Amino acid sequence: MRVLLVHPSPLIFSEIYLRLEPLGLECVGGAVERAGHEVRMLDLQVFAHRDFHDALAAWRPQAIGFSLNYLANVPEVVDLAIAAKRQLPGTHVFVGGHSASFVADGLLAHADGAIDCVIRGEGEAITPRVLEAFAAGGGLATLPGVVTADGSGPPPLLISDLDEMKPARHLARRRRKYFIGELDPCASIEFTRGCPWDCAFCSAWTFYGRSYRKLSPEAAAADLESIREPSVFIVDDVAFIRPEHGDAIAAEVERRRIQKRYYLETRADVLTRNREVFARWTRLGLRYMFLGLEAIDEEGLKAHRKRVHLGENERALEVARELGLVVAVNIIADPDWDERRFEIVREWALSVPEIVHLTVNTPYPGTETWLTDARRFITRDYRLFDVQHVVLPTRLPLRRYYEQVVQTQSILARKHLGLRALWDTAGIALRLLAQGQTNFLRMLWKFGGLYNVDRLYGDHEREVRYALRLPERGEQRVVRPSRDDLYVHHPTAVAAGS
Ligand code: B12
Ligand code: SF4
Repeated sequence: MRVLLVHPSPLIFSEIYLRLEPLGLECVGGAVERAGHEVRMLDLQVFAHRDFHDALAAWRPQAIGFSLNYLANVPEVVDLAIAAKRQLPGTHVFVGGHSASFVADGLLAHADGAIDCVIRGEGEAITPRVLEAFAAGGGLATLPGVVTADGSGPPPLLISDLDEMKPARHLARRRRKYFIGELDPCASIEFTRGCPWDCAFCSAWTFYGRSYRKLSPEAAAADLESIREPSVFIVDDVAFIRPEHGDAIAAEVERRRIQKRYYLETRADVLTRNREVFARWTRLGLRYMFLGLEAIDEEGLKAHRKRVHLGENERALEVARELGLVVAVNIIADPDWDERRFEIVREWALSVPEIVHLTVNTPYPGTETWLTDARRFITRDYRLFDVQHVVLPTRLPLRRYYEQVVQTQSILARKHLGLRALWDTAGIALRLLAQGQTNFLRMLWKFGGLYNVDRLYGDHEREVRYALRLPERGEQRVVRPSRDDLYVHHPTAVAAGS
């Protein structure tokens, strides 16, 4: 079969700081290729909608698969599915990915027949079987994790051996467009899947049923060695939870003499506990680290059920500074904040050398806050669920809240993207320019045009054609939300294999 895999357009966030290859779609693409199909991938982060329609006309794919990790991309994907079915009525359309897994029924309803099925959970093992069912003309609704308008199959199964799931990176054309900050160009890699913690605002753990699986050190290093880019984003939810695993990969990297620069994300307590493994990776080229601090007070940390204390966060920042890493941290802005609270956060952010990001508290489907807070939404417009817009009632009038968000983000951005920063990074910018890499330089100037009160506030006025469905009333009555209501991969189905 001719299979076209499509990643939707970027959201505000990735228009400024970074743009990364669609690793999940590449993993699915690899599995589909191994099953003998002809695969092409179109990443609308770096291609235009026009290219999508051109590809349909010229290549006439028999199946089109959309990746939907981000809720804010739902309207775009639904519209593209409808347009694709109009242009090629015989083609099969399927959707998968993180967010799609939590809102499968809503997607099918919005698309009104234009999406044949949604694939919940990991896509590698099941997608070839879905393509077989398309070819056979039936049997979709009996497959694990597959949801159709006529019913759903059994719960999705986790794949048993991650080593076999090699991403088909060759499917990503225009690879030089992927970057994160000055790591330009930058590829992505995965060493582990899943997260054993259970933060209230996060759906990483509910997607994978709190499982945590690792690639073998040999497979991880072999994948790394196959990457041509000089920089690599390690996309694991929490890097190096198991220090012996991080060490074993490091040993392989040393043995193979792989030289790259790395960016990773981890938790404060993991960094302080496993300092040595991070130090070893720093010697191997680790430069940047993202730490999700989430709050600067004990009360906030408790509310997010982050299971770390303030002292631990502070110690982690000290460790990262000692290792010479550039650290970006995230703070979640609560809708309850007033001007004084934003002021405190700004003062704190300016007092530390780290890059500080502010995101707005957003209860996503699949999180515990979704069950407790969704009834309070002021909007159900998917496009606003991007952690930059506000979806819950604010204590301040909405516009004033946005003024505070933008003012805070601008001050934080000036700290790192302004003239002073440009002066500090002039050498890097010139080196990249000489190599024809302009992503980093463009990033330095884009901020003001994208983050502004009129745009963010004005986005609430747009016509809403597709509205997020709220949890069933029954779910709402749950006082202590049951995890069973949230999981995509259920813990009992974990390791059942493919
Ligand atoms: C790397 C990453 C990013 C990268 C983007 C990479 C990219 N181009 O896709 C960056 C850093 C840019 C990013 C940004 C953001 N991210 Co992010 N990100 C992740 C992260 C940590 C890993 C994603 C990944 O590559 N995983 C590895 C691959 C192999 O897995 P995968 O993509 O899930 O793919 C598998 C399945 O989902 C499925 N699948 C995927 N696509 C398809 C398609 C088909 C057809 C099928 C059948 C199956 C399928 O099969 C794949 C293989 O098993 C996830 C957390 C997570 N664990 O998934 C969060 C996550 C996806 N991000 C999230 C969020 C909130 C954001 C941001 C909005 C905010 C923020 N501050 O992080 C921004 C905005 C993104 C944007 N588009 O602009 C949320 C999603 C929430 C939601 N429901 O919308 C997640 C789940 C983190 C979380 N728990 O909060 N992110
Ligand atoms: S926020 Fe991080 S530590 Fe918490 S559940 Fe999500 S991925 Fe795990």
